[in-house]
Amino acid sequence: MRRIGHDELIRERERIDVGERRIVERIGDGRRRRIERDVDRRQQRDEQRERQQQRIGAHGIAVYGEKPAPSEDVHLENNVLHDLVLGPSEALVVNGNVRKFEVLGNTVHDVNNIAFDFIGFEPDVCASCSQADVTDLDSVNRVRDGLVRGNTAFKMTTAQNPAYGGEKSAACYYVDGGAGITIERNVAHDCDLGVELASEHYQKATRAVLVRDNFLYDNDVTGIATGGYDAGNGPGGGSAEQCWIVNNTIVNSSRNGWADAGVLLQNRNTGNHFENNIVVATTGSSTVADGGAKNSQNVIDYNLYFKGALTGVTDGGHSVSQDPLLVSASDLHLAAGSPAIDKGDAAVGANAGALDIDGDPRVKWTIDIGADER
Ligand SMILES: [Ca+2]
Ligand SMILES: [Ca+2]
Repeated sequence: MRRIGHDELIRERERIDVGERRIVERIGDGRRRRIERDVDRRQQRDEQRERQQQRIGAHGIAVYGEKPAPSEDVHLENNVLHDLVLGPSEALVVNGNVRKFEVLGNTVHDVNNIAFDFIGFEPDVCASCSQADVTDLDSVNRVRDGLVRGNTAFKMTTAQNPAYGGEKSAACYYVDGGAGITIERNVAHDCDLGVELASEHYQKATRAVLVRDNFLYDNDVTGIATGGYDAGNGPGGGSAEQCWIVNNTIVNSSRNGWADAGVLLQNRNTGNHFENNIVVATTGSSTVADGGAKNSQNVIDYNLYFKGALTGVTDGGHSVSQDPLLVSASDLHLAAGSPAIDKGDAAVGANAGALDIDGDPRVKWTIDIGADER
């Protein structure tokens, strides 16, 4: 046995939890200080690992097309997903090289990120696919030709999700780089955003998406947002092009968020139509706002606005500014005498779909404004 003097230095190596070796200098009072520092470092590593896990995330249901040959004819129907902790991922997602899919009659609630997500151009999903922004191609890395009908999403916010630093930033129905998708006759309430058509990748679009006949109410940030969320050339710098946002009823959907508008044009919107929508603003917010840059050739007309002004956009001159006379704040059907009845733009035609939110014929006499044909 060897005696250890008070001032004698002993170096020993020991393995700690992440497999890294460290040296502990056992010398006088210095030993305690060093160990305390090591405890601090271990805590830092634990916190770092926790953050990494937050970045990894989790899904409820995920369909990934990861090969240059498309995954086709995917049906996701009548599922209920709830109380999910998702990190940076989504409750139900279709991503990559997927063609022809249907998402019907599902319910997602009480989740801390996007409820339904349809994605293109994430390079790690299919690196060997074509990354060209074309509507269809056997090998293209984007979801396309999809139908999203009759789903319900509620109580979705990223506000407590550490991956987002407390920001309310996610939509219940999100298209990020998808093409040729119809989102119809769905409901979203108590979400951050009701619907978002964005693109997170510069020079890639969300293209030819139809958002029609949906009820969207009591959402915090906005009812519908379109275009890339960033004006620059980095993440979020994509576009929304040739999309139709028609015959939706959007009520009180900027309750407590950064958009301050029932419908928000972000950046790089080109050739999109916003028609036949009822937009009842949250008091103090806009009905429709251009909150971004590089927006052109968009049509905003034949809507019914109530409680808020247009900001930065010009209406085509056929819209109505009046109380739409809805049944209630959460039942968005038209009551008798509604000024929305027969006031829609018939020229929207097939882009409004064959059926209204109830499954009734979309057009009686002339098409109504909003999701309900009375
Ligand atoms: Ca009618
Ligand atoms: Ca109806």
